[in-house]
This record gives sequence, C-alpha cells and structure tokens, in this order.
Amino acid sequence: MPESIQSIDAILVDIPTIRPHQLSMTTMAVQTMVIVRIKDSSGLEGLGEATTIGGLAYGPESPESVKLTIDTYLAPLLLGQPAGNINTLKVRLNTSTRGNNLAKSAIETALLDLQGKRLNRSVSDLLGGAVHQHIPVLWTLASGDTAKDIDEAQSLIAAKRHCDFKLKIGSRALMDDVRHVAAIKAAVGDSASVRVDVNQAWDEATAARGMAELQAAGIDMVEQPTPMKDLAALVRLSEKFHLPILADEAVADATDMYRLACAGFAGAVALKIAKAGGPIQALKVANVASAAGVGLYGGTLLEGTIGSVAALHAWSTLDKIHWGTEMFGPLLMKDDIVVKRLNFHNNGVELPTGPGLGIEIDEDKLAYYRRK
Ligand code: MUC
Ligand code: MG
Repeated sequence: MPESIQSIDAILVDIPTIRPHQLSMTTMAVQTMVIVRIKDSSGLEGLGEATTIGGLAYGPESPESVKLTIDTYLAPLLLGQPAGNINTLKVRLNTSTRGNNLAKSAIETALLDLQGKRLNRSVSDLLGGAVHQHIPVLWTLASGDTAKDIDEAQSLIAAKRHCDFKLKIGSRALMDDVRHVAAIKAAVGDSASVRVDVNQAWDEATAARGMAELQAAGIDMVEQPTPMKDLAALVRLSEKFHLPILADEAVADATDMYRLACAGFAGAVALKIAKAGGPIQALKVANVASAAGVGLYGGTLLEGTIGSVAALHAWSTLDKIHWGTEMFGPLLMKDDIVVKRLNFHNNGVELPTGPGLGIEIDEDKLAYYRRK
C-alpha cells in the first residue's frame, strides 16, 4: 500500500527582525512565516515554508492569504492522495487552482521533504545531486542609515560572515541614494562586491541616470530598477549599460524568463522558490535562463530556515551560480524555530545533511512564536 497524505497544517509564525529592514516599499520589523506540516499514513512528516515581505508590499499573496489558500483549496485536493509522486500531485493542484505560487512552493517543499525522509535521501539528491556543499551568501544592508550600514558591513567582513552586500534603495531622492551607496562602497573597498536593489521604484529615465551614477561609483549590479511589467525598459537599460541588471520581480516562473530572454534581455535573474512555486519549479527557470545566457543568482523572500534550506538544496544542484546567493533570511530574524540553526561561515553557508531538508522543528519555539 503506498503511503497517503493524512494531514496538512499551515501555521502562521511571527518573529521580530534583528533591526528594522528598510526597502523601497516597506520597512520590516517582523517576519511572518507560514510553516506547512504534511503528515503521511506512516507518521512521517514533511516541512515547508512560505514567506513574503511586508504583507502585500512585495506581491499579491500575503502570509494570511497563503494560509487560507492552503487550508481552503490546496489541502482538500491533496488529502487521501498517494504521497509518493510529487509531479502527479502538482498536476492535480495546477489543474484546479491558478497562481498562488507562494502557497504552492510551501507545499512542494513539504512534499520533497516527506519524499526524502521516506527514501532516506536529501532533497538535493532528489533533485539530481548537490554540486556544492558550501554556498556563498551575501548580506543586505538596509538599516536606512549610512553610518550604521558601514559599521554592519565592516563587522561582517571582519568576521568573514559575508564579503558581498546588497543595498536596498529607491525610497529616497535619487542623488541621496547614490551618495549613500557610494559612501558604503568607498568604505568596504574593492574586495567587497556591492549591489543595489531598487524594488521597481524608478521610472526608466531615473533608472538611466541612476545606473550611470552607480556604474561610476563601482557598483556591481542593479536589481529590478523599473516596474516588473515593463520588460521593454529592462531590456533597453540592459543594452545601454555595462553594469548588469538582475531581474527579480519581472521573472517568477520559466515562462516569464523565456519572454524576457526573447525580448533581448542580457543580465542575470534572481531565482526564488517562492516566485516559481517550489524548488523544482525554480530550477526550471534556471534552465531557461542558462539556455539564454542569463546569469543565475539564488534569491530569497527572506524565508526562515526551512524555506532557505529548501532553496539551498535547489541552488546546490546548479553547476554555476554566477552571482552567488542571498539566503541570509534566518540571520535577519531574532530567533528560529528549528533545533539546529544553519552554519554560516567563510562568506557562505553549509548545506544541511540528512534525509529530506535535514531540519527538525523546535516544538517549544514554534508554540511560542505561532500566531495566537
Ligand atoms: C528582494 O526584493 O530581493 C532579498 C533580500 C532582501 O533584503 O529583500 C529581498 C527581496
Ligand atoms: Mg529584489
């Protein structure tokens, strides 16, 4: 008898951030994770996670809507079904429900974790095998204050925890942002890569001026300068500047990647399991990008340990991750709900070992931080 899916729980968990995290569209003081627990008829459990940034500030799914989608629509389609064939289960979900990739990413992750535990293989083994065990991770400076950001960067460089930095800009006047970025780049020096993420805040003309200034300041990459749906602006800017563009909000799934590449985009793409609908789906984006000569970057929606590890298993299977990753989400939160936290060292992180994701929930912490 194949094991069947017995229960699916979606739990809202709120953990304060270590400092305010300021982006162009919101400032975060807390991160909310939707933790998904899928149990099969043998008693094994798979873990998944969906997060986003600032409620509805980043995209059309909020943590609360992810929970509602799972409880009301996705779980009833999965309960009682054989647990062992993830592709069949995903076809079943996608035949009856559209979009909602964050919710589907949490479900796909939990099914992979469950499958790995049943077969005694890691999630990266299920995805074809890890090429990397230690994966580079940058840090985002987003305190909103130039001097604080410089202190933060210098202590992280000294501790060898991170050597590359992403700065969140776009909420201030252009030249204020440029001065902020240039001061940080001058303070950290040439050995650190400094990139910026504008989170769609600029129109094309502002972006053109901003990119010229940032290029002169020695910045290595500009992430999503213009609105996500304006693919033509992203293409024109990528033709105009040597400074590479990282497409983030513009590319969720493999079809988006294909359209942007066909439109003539050159640069790189932020892969995110949340945007794509799970680790398997995010690797499909990577395949299309690679075929089009677009560079790869392991992106985050500031997931906690479960979501970050799911992404790390996927990124570990990629031959080249040209721009590294930003899987630092667990470090932005004051606490964690797992027994063993990730091991960040030497400007990167160790891929956990063991069956499935290789993670165990700390039940006391989960009980403490779950939304009452
Ligand atoms: C984004 O837009 O890239 C990733 C790092 C960070 O600080 O925010 C995110 C989301
Ligand atoms: Mg981004």
